[in-house]
Amino acid sequence: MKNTLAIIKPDAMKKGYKDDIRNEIKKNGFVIVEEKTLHMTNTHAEGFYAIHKDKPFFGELIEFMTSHESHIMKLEKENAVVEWRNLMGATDSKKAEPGTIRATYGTDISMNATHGSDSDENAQIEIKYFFHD
Ligand code: 3AN
Repeated sequence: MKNTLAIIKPDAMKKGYKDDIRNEIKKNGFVIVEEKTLHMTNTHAEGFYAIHKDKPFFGELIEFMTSHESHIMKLEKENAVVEWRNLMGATDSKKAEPGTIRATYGTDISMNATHGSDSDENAQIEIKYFFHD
């Protein structure tokens, strides 16, 4: 499986890290097949994170994801899902390995700079969600 969905989240966009993160992605051998900058509405964010709707942090997550623009990318590389998650590092930026994108550009578990699909199945769903044409 060669594709995954990556998002540069509002915290990183606000801080001007979009180009730095895109460059790291390309330097690490991914091709950015499709991309767009989007200010998510509540409907976008709630649909995208529907799996987390019963979690205590859901409200905070939606508020954060709709607070500013995000940059959405369809990435291509052999073993893309795993490779992109490895490059991002752990969900909590405070625990992410030094040198990973979340460690470098993120702040904590909520403002963690980027998103990546967690399985091939979810990658297909998430890519369709944002690039349905
Ligand atoms: P990942 O994005 O690494 O797959 P998930 O799927 O567990 O992580 O969580 C989705 C998003 O929800 C995370 N990227 C993070 O922004 C947010 N999140 C996860 N856990 C928490 C938490 N305990 N408090 C606040 N936000 C959280």
